[in-house]
Order: sequence, then structure tokens, then C-alpha cells
Amino acid sequence: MSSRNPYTESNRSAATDNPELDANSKNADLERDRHYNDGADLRTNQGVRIADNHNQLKAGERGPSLMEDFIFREKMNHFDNERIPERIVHARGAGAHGHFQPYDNAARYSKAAVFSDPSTPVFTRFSTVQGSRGSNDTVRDVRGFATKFYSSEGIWDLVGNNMPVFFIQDAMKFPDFVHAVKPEPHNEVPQGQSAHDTFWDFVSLMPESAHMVLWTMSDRAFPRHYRFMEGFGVHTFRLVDAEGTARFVKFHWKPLAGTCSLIWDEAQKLWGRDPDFNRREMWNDIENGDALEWELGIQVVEEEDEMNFDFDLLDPTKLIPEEEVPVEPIGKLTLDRNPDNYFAETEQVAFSPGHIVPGIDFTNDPLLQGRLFSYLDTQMMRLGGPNFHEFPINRSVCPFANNQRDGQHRHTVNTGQAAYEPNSIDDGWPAETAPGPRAGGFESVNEKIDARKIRARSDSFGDHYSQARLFWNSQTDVEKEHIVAAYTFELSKVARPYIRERVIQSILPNISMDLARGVGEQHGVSVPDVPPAEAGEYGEGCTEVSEALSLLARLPGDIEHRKVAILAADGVDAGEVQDIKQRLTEGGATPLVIAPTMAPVTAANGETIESDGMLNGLPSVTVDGVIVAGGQTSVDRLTQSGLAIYYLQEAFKHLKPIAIISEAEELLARASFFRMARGVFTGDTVAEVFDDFAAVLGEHRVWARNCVANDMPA
Ligand code: HDE
Repeated sequence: MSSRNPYTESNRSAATDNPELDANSKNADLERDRHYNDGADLRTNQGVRIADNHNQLKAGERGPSLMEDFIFREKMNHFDNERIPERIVHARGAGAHGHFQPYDNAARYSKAAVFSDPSTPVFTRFSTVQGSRGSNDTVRDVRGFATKFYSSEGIWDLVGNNMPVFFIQDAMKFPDFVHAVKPEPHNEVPQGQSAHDTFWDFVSLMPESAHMVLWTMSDRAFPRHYRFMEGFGVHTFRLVDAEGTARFVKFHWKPLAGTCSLIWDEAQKLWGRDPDFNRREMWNDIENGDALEWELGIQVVEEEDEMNFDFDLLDPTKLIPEEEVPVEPIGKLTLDRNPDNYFAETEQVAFSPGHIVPGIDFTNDPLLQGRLFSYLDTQMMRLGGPNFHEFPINRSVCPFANNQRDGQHRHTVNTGQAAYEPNSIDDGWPAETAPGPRAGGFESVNEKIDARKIRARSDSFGDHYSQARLFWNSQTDVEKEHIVAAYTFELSKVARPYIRERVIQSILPNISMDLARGVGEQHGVSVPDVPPAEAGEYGEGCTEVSEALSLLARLPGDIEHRKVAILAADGVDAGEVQDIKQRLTEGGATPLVIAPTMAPVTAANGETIESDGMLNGLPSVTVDGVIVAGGQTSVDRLTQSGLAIYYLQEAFKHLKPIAIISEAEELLARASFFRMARGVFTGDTVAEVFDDFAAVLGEHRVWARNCVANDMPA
């Protein structure tokens, strides 16, 4: 602390207290900048009413345009400058507003206001990493999970991912990594994918990436919906309590809806069928009042236990197994309001791991330390200067004052004569605040550092494979099959044989011989008899299992939030359609009537039923299960429809539960699966099949069908 000036002390009572915030505070704050067009005249930016918005000013109707046309020039000039640079990574994203409510235990660990105020407004942005702003949602990639807490003591950003580890250990390698994973520099191919030479070249030369690459080869890399996705702070952070005691923590977002992912073939088909799939589903659910919810959890490690792990807590390629340190829930995140404007909010939001508040602190993780520089730096360029904190979405809800002034795009009209501290001209304001448990100034953890300058990596960061093996061991058989298929597919896109061989022979055997052989067989590449890794890299503990690492460990268990197609054509039984809809809605699922055309379906009893989509407009890849409604004429019509048969085959291939209400031998035969196939339920009434169908839907997929799914041609 600098020496305090007397004017500050004497005027302290005039300082602003922290405001009382509630879940709506940010919404109210944004209202200051919302613009409504209702009843407005069309005017220029200077306020001049526009009489003709269709024609330039010209010398005669067929004559040349006139330079004088200030209305045309202003309009075109603004349009020409509408774009800003996209984020260098995480360019494609979707965001939502909401609030965070801490549980009673949270304040025990941290004095941060966000853990004791009843509710703090938030904005969360989900993203893919590699692709550009217009790329596909469901590509194989890491998902960003960044949350801005507009707390009463300042903004805290928890800028995490949906995977708990990272590709590299030191920020020094981030530009290399990103250059390798991004589209290749000579032809800008491929978009949004890691399946190319430069990525596999880099990661096969950087064994520290093995653990994270394995995560990205799992189905975690294409979540079914953001609501079904876990989130992680990745680095070890610190929480500081009211007494000043600091503890190490790892942050987790646990989805209350459970975890579900797509299947690779499904994800790929969605690139074409609905490239905005994740974004659209979140938007629609929120519009329909179906909020997204997570619990914030922490793994807490006392400072004296820092060295009690067989890995280094500062190494971001490692996680703390939940069996070793359980995740303690400390609060709940609810996302329940869509932004008003994509550009103003989702595009202009500026996250930074450096936005922290009293009660939260960093560690010496060298990846985290590098990030602390990068985010502010990139935002200066992307958002055009140092004043992006004034943008409505970035503006703190708690008041702030300092002596920073001017710069590009400055909005604030600072009053007063003194823009320096100490001063006596403005009575010493704005003034410093001493640290304290509540409403105190920020104070860094008082860590003792006594070291020599050195560019080196700690030996404790040396084991690159134990946790990769832990992850592999913890997957179910189906998940392992998907991982083998993922490496096989990705490497098939690598043109250089020696890169494919390096991955299969030098990296994969250190994770698992089964994995290496599985991929090796499909590439015609032999695998060494023993893992080639050095002892130090290889580590111990290769037989351990952590059940929490399987996606199937947190399946939803019920049908809430699931989308179910009801296939119907003219002649359908209206009563059964109604019965199915009611049962699904009661369980919290969304029924969607899918018909051959968008024309209303005429039921057997003459009633008309509106369809929610067509067979090829809302294809099976957009739903979680399919029910063919009863009514023999309708079923016969669907049996004759190639699109309907394809719908069912594709759903079957993607392990989705299917129910058919009718005698449907011909339909089953045409769809090439059997009445007795797993997860296919047939019966004469809805009541006969619904409970079995719903039970499987709760498990997300018919996992036992995996062995035959590949035989399906769809
Ligand atoms: Fe980021 N990262 N990152 N990152 N990151 C950015 O910041 C960076 C890392 C993450 O929705 C950039 O404003 C470095 C880990 C998310 O706006 C940039 C390193 C994790 C988002 C940047 C990392 C993340 C970003 C690009 C290694 C998970 C999107 C645009 C030292 C814990 C936030 C921007 C949003 C965005 C740098 C590694 C998460 C360039 C240097 C690890 C969710 O500053």
C-alpha cells in the first residue's frame, strides 16, 4: 500500500458502498443502452429524417450518382465498417444471461461476494476453439465455457473449457499449438477440425498433449447440447477465506441435466443438416422457458497438501481424480435469458482469467500465468482499444472510478480536475481501500518466492501418460470403441505416413496397447511390443480407474429436456398422437410431430394435426428418440416413404430408442431391423411401449446396440 493521503481518510464516509445486487441487476443495467425502433422515424446518425431510403441522389433518373449524397455515404460507410476481427481462437460461440446462487457452504472457502450475495447476474459464452465464426457447431473440438459474474465487488470471469486439462503445459507453446490446429496456412483447409497433418505432426512431437488429445478423441468433443456438458476451470486456482487462509481449488461445472454427447456420424451429418445445432437448441430452450442449469463444484486442497499428489497441481495437463478429492457443490448457475443482440453481447463480451475479485487468486501454473497477459492484449486489437470495459456487456454492475482516461472510443465523461492520485484538488478521490473480508481492496496471496531466474520445466511435469491411461481405463467399452474410431478417422486425413506412424507407434502404445493396436490395424501400421516412452514420462499407476471420467457416469436418468420425433402421416390415430405428446410433456420432454410435408396431417378421425417439421427438415439427427404413431394408413404411408425409412434407419444406427405403435412388419422389414432389436419397442397401444421407451431414453442411447449399429447403411 502506498502512503495514504489525508484527504482520502477524512472523506471516507462519502465513498460508495457495494450495491445490493439481484439476478436482474445486469438486465436493468443493459436497459440503459437498449434501443427500441417502435414508432421511430428513419433518420441518419445525425438525427436527420430520411425521406427516401431506396434511391441515391443522382443527376437525372438515369444519371450519375452525386458525391453530395451524405445520406447514402453515411449508410454505406457504416456498412463497410461493420466487421471486427473475430477471436483468434474460440471465434464461434453462443451466449446466454442468467444468475448464480451460492450454497451456504461457499462462503466458508472464499470471502468473494459472489459466494455470499444471494444472487449474482452472469453471462456465459460457449464456443468451439478451432473454427472461424461461421464454422459448424458440432465439429470434433474442445468447447469453451466462459462465465462472467457481475458481482457486487467487481467482475470475476471463470474462463474454462468442457475438458479438465489442456494440450500444453507452458503458455510459451500456445502460438505453436494454435498454428498447428488451425486451418493450414497455405490453403486454409480444414475448417473447424483437427484431422489434418499440422495438428497431428505437432501433437505427436509433444507428448505432453497426449492426455488432452485423448479427451478430444472421445465423444466429449461434440456435446449433444450445452446443457449436457461439464465445464472445468482447468488450472488450479486459490480461494481465500475471510481470515485470509488460502486453499488450492479446481473449479467444476456439473450439469444438472446429466452428460450426453452426440455420436461422430451424427455430429458430421449435423454439419450439413443444422450447422447451428447447439446454438439453436440453447436459444429455443431458453425461449421456451427451459433454463440450463449447472452446479459449481470445487475440489479443495489445503496448502500443506500441495505436494501430496503423484502429479504437480501446477501442471494443467493433469486433473485431480474425483475419487481422490471429491467435488463439493458450492452453488448453482442458471441460464435463462437470451441476449437481445448477438454482436453487442455475445461478440463483444470480453473474458479474461485476469478478471478476479478479492477472495479468488491465481497459482503459478505457467499456462495460467501466460493467459493473464494474452486476453487483455487480444481484446485491445479485437475490440479497438482500451475502453472495451465500457461496452454494455462488459460494464461492471458495481460502481468503479479511477484515474484512467481517454483512448479510442471513450464514452465516460469524467468530471473533475485531478486525474491523478494522491491529489488534494478533488478531495483525494478516488481513494484506495485497505484489504478486508467484505468490501475490501484486492490483496494477492502473500506467497513467499525465493528463486533464481530460469527457463526450464519442472521434473514434476514430466509424466505425460499416467493420466491419459487413467482416462482410457475409465471408459466403457462403447466409449473405447468410439475413441479408436476417432483416432482412425483423424489419422486417415493425415497425408504423411510418417506422422500417422509416429502417432501409432510412439504415442498411443504409452496410453494403451489396445488403443494402439486398434488404430494400428486399421492403418496397416505395426505396433511395438512394449511402450516406447521413457520411464519418467510414463509414470506409475497405469491400472487405476476413475469412474467420473466416463460420460456414462452421469447419464440424465430421465426424459427431461429430450426431443422426441412423433412420425405421422395422413390417417394417423389422433388420440395416440395426443397420448404420446402428453406423456412426453409430463416427463419434461419435447414432442415434435414430423410428417412427410409441412401441410397439416389429416388424422383418421378427420382432425387436423399441425406438423412441427418435415422428415428431411428436422431429420433424426436433431432428436433423441423416435415414435411412429399408430393408425394403419399412416404407418403404411410411412412404410412407402424412403425418407421415413431412412429416418428410422439413421435413428437406429445412432443408438436411439424407437417405438412403433401398430402392426408394422413391413415397416420393420423395409427399415432392415427387427421387432426384437434392442431399444426397438412395438405394441398396439402407447401404454404398452411408452415406459420401456422412456427408460432407454433416460439412458440417452441404446448402448448395447453399438455392436450392430455399424451394419446399418444409413
Ligand atoms: Fe484461451 N484464449 N488461451 N484458453 N480461451 C482466448 O481470448 C489463451 C486456454 C478460453 O467466449 C482468447 O478473447 C492462451 C485454456 C475460452 O470469449 C486468447 C492460452 C482455457 C475462450 C486466449 C489459452 C481457455 C478463450 C481468444 C494458453 C480453458 C473464449 C479471444 C496459455 C481453461 C472466451 C479472447 C470467450 C479465448 C489465449 C488456453 C479457455 C487469444 C494464451 C487452458 C473459453 O486471449
